[in-house]
Amino acid sequence: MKSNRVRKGGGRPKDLGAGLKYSSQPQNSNGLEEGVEFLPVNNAKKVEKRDPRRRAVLVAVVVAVSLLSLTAGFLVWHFQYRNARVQTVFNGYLRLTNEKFLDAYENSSSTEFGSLAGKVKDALKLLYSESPVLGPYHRESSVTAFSEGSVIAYYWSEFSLPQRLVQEAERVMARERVITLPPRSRALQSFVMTSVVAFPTDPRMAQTTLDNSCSFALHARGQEQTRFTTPGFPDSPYPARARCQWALRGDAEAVLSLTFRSFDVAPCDERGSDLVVVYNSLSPVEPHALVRLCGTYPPSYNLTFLSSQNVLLVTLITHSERRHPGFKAVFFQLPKMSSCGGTFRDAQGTFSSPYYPGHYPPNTDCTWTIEVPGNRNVKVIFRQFFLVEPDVALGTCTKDYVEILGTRYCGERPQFVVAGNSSRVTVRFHSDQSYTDTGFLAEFLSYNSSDPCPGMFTCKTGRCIQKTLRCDGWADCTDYSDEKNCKCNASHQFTCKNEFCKPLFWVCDGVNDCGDSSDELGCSCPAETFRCSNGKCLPKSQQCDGRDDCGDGSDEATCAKVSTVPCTSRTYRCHSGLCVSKANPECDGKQDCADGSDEKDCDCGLRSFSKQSRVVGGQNADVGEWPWQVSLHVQGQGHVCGASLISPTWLVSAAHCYADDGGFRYSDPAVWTAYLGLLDQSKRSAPGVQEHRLKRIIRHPSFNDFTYDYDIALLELERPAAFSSVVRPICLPDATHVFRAGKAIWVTGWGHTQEGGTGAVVLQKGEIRVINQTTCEKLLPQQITARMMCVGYLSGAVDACQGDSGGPLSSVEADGRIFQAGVVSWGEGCARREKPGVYTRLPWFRSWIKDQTGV
Ligand code: 4AZ
Repeated sequence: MKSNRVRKGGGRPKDLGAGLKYSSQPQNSNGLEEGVEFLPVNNAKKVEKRDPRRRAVLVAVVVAVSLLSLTAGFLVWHFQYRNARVQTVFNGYLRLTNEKFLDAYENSSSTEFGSLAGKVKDALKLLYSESPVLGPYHRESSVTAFSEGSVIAYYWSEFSLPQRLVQEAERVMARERVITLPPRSRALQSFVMTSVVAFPTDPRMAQTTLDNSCSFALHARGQEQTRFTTPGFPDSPYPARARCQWALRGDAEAVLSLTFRSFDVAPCDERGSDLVVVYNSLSPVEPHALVRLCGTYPPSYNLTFLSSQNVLLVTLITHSERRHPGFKAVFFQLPKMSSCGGTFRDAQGTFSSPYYPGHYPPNTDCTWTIEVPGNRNVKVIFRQFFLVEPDVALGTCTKDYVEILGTRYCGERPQFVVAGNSSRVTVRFHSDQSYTDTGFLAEFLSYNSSDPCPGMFTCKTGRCIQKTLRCDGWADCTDYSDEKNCKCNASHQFTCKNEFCKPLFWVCDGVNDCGDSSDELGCSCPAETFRCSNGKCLPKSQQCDGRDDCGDGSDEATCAKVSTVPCTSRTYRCHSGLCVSKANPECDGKQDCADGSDEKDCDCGLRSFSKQSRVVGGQNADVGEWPWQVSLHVQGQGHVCGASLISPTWLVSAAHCYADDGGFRYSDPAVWTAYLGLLDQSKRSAPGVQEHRLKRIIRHPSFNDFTYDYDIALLELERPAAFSSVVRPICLPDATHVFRAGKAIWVTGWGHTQEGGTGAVVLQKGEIRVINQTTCEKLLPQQITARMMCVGYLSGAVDACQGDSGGPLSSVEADGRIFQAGVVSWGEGCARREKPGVYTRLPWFRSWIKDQTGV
């Protein structure tokens, strides 16, 4: 047995408190100093009485020692800190007013470059020497580039500054200054440099540390696109600990458009992530940064950036050893906009921020004047609005903004309307010098002020919505004005305290639907008891006691401590055979089973792209957003059903898709073709799409063609799928996994976009909510079995439809992993009120899937 007793006679006691006194006597053989006395604390006075002179000496010694240590401390602080030298690198630029640009200035090894750079360095040295804060500490300066227009020189200067002067030096360097050198003997003109500014920079990006093999200068050729990539792209990953830069130039009167066509660098993490920064300058200075990028973007993501003049700088700093291919980019030049904005005199029209949906350029101001004809008013509908900039306090629009009728708008906003009360409105757009975004797309209309939305309901925001959306429990006007002042229909609606009407079956479902929780009040249990997810009230002492007292596991599901509990049908069983109290512990990033089996086989449910495109209209899915979604085609019929990829060779789908019908042999694997990695049905030969034949179809033996009970099938591919950024498997939930009522889940497919309509060309996605089983049974009486679950909205609107069958319900679970909650099975029509879609519950079939496929 291990014991923690201290060894006898070992070492000196560290701190024995106030009663301890050390003498300078030699140590005894125990290692303790001889003469050490352990005095009782209350004995201190007795010691003093022994010798009053000794007390005075002691006080003097203490004072002297304190003074000495204070002085020493000050000196240490003064020399070590205040006077400690800090290497500071400033990056900056300046304008050379009397200089004509020569092409040779773009080549840093030309003699012309060297000669002009020499003059700039001399001038900088002179400038610094005039400042006591800078002169004595200036180490070195270097010119990195020149650009044309009025000639601009980009440079860095290194200082070794005492800590106490760093802030002052930063202030002086950031102040725009002018330097004039008198004409030299051979030069007729004086050498004038204006707008001399510089900012402290990440020293890693200073030229001294830049690897020359990773520094590129590119000039746009005519109207052509120039392509550049990270080293080794796409076959080998970019190097770790690299410092790369691409200086992009155009002709004097041009601006540049830069697009990243492919972008895959290491994921963004707090510290030390790999980073790409684009600057609207050839100096890597923060005030001119346009964007900072890391992670992975799908090809559809808009990564186009515009400069405000004829240069851009792209830098890459890498740390990680993780293997990512990097980026591929193109740029080209285009004439500078002569003006921005305009005057409209029509009854309706559209306008947008410059270069929309590319990122608008910095330093831009545009004004649109809208004057509608007749005696009507103007309203402006902002369909898309993205003016996000870092470090802007919420509610203030201090950097980029749109100003209309005296109000400034910025940030990211859902569609909104600004309605004026006259026939004329002015819209102003402003972008400052740093960080740009996609901008806005707006439409203007004229309207009759006495009837702004003919035949429709007018939101307080000015938006027009269908009258049927009023008082339906959903906020269709972003300001909730369609849900205010409603008279709820007691037969199927609940009146919230805030007077919103919500469907009755949302009451006591554990979700705050009213917004003021009034739909969840009165559902609570008496004091000292808690409410199970199934509504039961139990004593609090039974919560987290390791036993399933609720009967649905909810009393044990969210306990801080995961304990081993007796196994039931609702507890997760580890490979060891032991069961844990936690609900849904599989692949949640935390080891809950002692043998780690809950975190095994978790290579599923993740997308390749860390960034998702912003939804620009509709609910089209994005490339790689649902990489497990499969489209099943029948020759001559096209897309018929959906399915999901669960392993390289197995798909999950709905059994009813593979039942013979009207003499057609849907049960024959040979009639089917599976398309993996597909987004657009019209682009089945697009890169990344895989076409597979089926080897086997296993319909669940209990599938009932009449009730659609056990509506699940397994499809085996003839050859394994190759996983890629657009082909990946979804996670299968354990048999005990709970998708609780109210949880938001995604349904995807190419099914009809309306009941009786036609199939979608681009994969569609819709967010719906799990409906509790009792409500489900009430809404679809005598049709729901334990294998089925209702998911959707009682107001209709979002639902699966014909052609979505067999597709997955994707549920984002702990740790961001996506699990398949169900399979699209059936419904009474599509998107009808109070008729949600019905789905086959996946957890019910977990062991059957394992038995049939080994997955
Ligand atoms: C179908 O026919 C179908 N509204 C699938 C789902 C739903 C309706 C029909 C649910 O494949």
